[in-house]
Amino acid sequence: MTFENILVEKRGNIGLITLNRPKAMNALCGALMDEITLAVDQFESNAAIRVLVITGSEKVFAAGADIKEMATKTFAEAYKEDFVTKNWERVARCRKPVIAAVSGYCLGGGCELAMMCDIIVASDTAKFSQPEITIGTIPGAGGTQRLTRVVGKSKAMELCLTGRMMGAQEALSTGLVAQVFPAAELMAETFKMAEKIAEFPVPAVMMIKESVNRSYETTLSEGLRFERRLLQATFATEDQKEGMAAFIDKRKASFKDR
Ligand code: DAK
Repeated sequence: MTFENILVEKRGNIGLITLNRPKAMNALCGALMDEITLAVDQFESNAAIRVLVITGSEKVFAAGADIKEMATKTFAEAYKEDFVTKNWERVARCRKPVIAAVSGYCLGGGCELAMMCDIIVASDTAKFSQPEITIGTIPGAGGTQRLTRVVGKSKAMELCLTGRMMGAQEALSTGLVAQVFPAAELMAETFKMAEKIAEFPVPAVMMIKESVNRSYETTLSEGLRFERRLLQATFATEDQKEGMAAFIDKRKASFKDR
């Protein structure tokens, strides 16, 4: 399949997906979301790819779901075709780490897509918003849920009920964003971060991702139990033996992903 709405690229062991619908501010139409689903499938099944990065352009990450595509949809149509649900969850289900590199507008479904990623890094020009209320609807791909878990109830209410834009520094202070970089350095810094993660053993990386995500789904005591079991499981890996031996021998570890 050739991609028409995204660019897909391998850079070493990093898989890069660039949203590329400039005429529509990277609005997330169904075809674009199908393409993201396919690209994530391909990167996930490629053992050479260790980390994924999703980005947009310098001006816009994504201005939300495609309003023109959904404006006249009826409830029956949306329900029958499983609107948005069927091709919007793939990023959240990816087992490899996914970094969203956000510059410019990151609105509505765009912000929800970024929040499906594991880490959001932003340029100092980034603007985040859940503006669905301004077009008479509500966030529908996790905005009321994931945003609330990250920034807390009061801030999530304020953002979703007013639809206002939040700048990069404010997003950093709320914990929505992990780091902010000057726009010109965003991709270089994102790749530096991705390459650092890619140095580490895949099983441990995936276990950390699974364990952190578990904290959103369960009680503290069950989450701690889950974490403990995965920690114990790492002691069955060669990489744990190698990592600790290398520390003691004062040498660089050579991980084998097993
Ligand atoms: N959809 C479709 N086209 C869009 C678009 C969008 N979200 N955003 C921009 N465009 C188009 C514009 O219509 C315009 O097209 P032409 O007029 O040239 O044909 C072109 O992109 C350039 O946009 P502007 O002329 O508006 O550019 P500006 O620089 O003046 O403004 C802007 C940029 C990003 C501030 C502005 O375009 C804007 O406010 N865009 C809409 C932002 C927005 O309201 N986003 C939320 C969309 S609702 C669901 C899951 C998720 C969702 C829904 C359901 N389920 C699970 C059921 C998500 C909903 C949303 O995201």
